Amino acid sequence: MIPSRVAYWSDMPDARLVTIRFSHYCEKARWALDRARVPYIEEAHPPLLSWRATFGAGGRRTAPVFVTREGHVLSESTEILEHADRHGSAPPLFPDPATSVGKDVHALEDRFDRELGPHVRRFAYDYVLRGDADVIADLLSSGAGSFEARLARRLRPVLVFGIRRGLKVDPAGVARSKAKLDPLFGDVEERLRDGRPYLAGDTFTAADLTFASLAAPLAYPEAYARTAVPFDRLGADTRAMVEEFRARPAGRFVMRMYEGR
Ligand SMILES: N[C@@H](CCC(=O)N[C@@H](CS)C(=O)NCC(=O)O)C(=O)O
Repeated sequence: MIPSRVAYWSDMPDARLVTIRFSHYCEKARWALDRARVPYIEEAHPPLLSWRATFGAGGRRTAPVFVTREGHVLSESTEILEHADRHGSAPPLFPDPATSVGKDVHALEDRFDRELGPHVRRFAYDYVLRGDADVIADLLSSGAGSFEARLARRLRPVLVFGIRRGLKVDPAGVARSKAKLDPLFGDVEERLRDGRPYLAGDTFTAADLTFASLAAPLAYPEAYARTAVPFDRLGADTRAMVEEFRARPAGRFVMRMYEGR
């Protein structure tokens, strides 16, 4: 749930989360902040048009950027999870780094950030960008203010071209991503084979949150669909790809993590 404006008994500004609404890295940050009940206002922007906002907030090119009430800028999703641990009211996502579980969680989260996130993104964009123009326009403008939403609709072909070009969403790139994702899902499924409830053992950690949110565009749970477009509006081949992923253990795991979201 994305909190709406919260009233404070102080003149401190609200914390801000600058996002591309349907971005899975933004989903990761949003999940951690919501779980820890850290209040914030989300400011969503279409892809590429988001640069003005992310740089403007003091971050880099990528979303999410979190600006704390004190004005500190966190421009990596992992930093936002750490902030949620320090300032929120939920059990920690990162166990003590001196323990073997803590090291395991850190290594898993890092691998998912580096491998899962970029390859899921390219793989999912490949499906969606081949689909219906209205669905693409709705996705790109999701959550944005009316001016940027109108601009994104008008610039849709340019944005699609920029995304394809920038992220190498082409047959060779997509094949590379698929080749990366298959063994990664295999490793996750191997881990879960002993019946453990979570990736690092008995407790929900940053590894589970990161895996579930970064794989959400493939499993398409309802909570993620609300940041993008409804499942029913996806093209038939995209829906078939989602159903296929949901049927495998890694996909079932994502859906189970979202049940507790
Ligand atoms: N390492 C970053 C990655 C974030 C990221 O790649 N965000 C994408 C959206 S999924 C983005 O903003 N891309 C815009 C761009 O690269 O121009 C994090 O974990 O926050």
